[in-house]
Amino acid sequence: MPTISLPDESAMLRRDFIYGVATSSFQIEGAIDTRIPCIWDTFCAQPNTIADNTNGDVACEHVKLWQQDVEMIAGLGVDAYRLSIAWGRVMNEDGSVNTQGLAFYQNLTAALNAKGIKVFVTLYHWDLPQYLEDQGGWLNRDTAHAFAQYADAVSKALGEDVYSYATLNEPFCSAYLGYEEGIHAPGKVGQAYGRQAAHHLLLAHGLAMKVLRKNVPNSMCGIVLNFSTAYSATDSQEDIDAARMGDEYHNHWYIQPLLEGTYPNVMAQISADAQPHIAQGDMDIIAQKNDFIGVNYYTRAVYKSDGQGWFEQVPPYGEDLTAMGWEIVPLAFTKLLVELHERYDLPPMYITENGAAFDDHLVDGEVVDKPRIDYFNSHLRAVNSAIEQGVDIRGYFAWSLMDNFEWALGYSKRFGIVYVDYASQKRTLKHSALAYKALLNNRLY
Ligand code: GCO
Repeated sequence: MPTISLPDESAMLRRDFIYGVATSSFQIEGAIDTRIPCIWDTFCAQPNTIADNTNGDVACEHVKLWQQDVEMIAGLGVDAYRLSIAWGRVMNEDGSVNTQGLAFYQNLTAALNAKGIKVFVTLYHWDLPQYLEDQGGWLNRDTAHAFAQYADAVSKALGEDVYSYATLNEPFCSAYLGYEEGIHAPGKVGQAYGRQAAHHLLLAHGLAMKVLRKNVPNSMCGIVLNFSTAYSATDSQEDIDAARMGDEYHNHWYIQPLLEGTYPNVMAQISADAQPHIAQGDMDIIAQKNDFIGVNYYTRAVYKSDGQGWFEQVPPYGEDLTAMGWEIVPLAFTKLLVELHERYDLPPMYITENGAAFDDHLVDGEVVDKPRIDYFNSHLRAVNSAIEQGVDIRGYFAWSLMDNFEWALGYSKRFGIVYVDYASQKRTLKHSALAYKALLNNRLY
């Protein structure tokens, strides 16, 4: 079987480097009858939103099968598990706490800790309660305050049994895909929407950080951002400028406010009516100190000029593509991490997601997913090389623990290192899971 390996002297083979697997609530939980509806329930029910017309009603039935899932996670030999909390499972519409829902996460956290597994919680992985969307969702400033109340309830209940709290997962996706492009819930379209949603998400992060500091001073608190390394399609000045704008618009828009309290220069290039409304003091709230930043990386983005002073993205080309059609470019991962390190005064970083979808098949009880093993191998080495160049990276989480609901693509794309047969809910470790486990077991020192 192909293996995943790192150079013998790698800092990533030391025991203090944290390895984990990651999931998110809507993508695995099911059990929608024990929480209030969220924007993804609504979005899935609309025509032409999800490629295979599915939804999160059942997913991986994790709420029912969580104990066996904890056993499976422990069996992989990981140090940590990154999960997200469904806002609508722990808070009711009237602002009261759903104690049964909270108990689910308390039990899960306790079971993981009992096995020596660190719990990395993400408070918001895109499943906004629908009643909040009905009041404007992330276009409404009040949502940021509602998020801080929710963060308060969760951090009071789970406390420091949670090793790390991330406020948001990928605000780029919530804002841009959800409110600007409309291909994710809630399906709104417009630049002004996207920019305002992004600002309120970042504000929500800052407000929640203040709450977390108070409630869980010893947990590591921060945020998870996604990045696609920006490349220019050609050496022309127009395309180089386009790549810079694409980088600022899609990547730095989310990290620069956190670390420097300002939005990137590209903001001045968007029309006045699409500029977000920023209240006095907002940027200070957003720029709270973070204990860590989580980086999610999958692929790069290539940009060219649209001929009108703006950028457009060139579709991925070449043969080295995942089942998502995403280019496999491990060098771009190193480049991203090194450039962030050079550009910013960064807190410690965790790779909170990295992985790939491939066309997996369960044959005679086995899933021989060599391309995924190759992907992990090259990308772990890419992280190692960033560390060698001085980037402070403390851990790595494979996306994902198991196949799950891949948003607008439904169950048609499989990202898991564990195969899920949705009809029987049987989980089978793919060869990539075995290779990951072997890497973790072979750590030297
Ligand atoms: C993400 C998402 C995941 C996706 C993964 C693959 O944070 O982008 O966390 O939910 O499933 O990225 O597209």
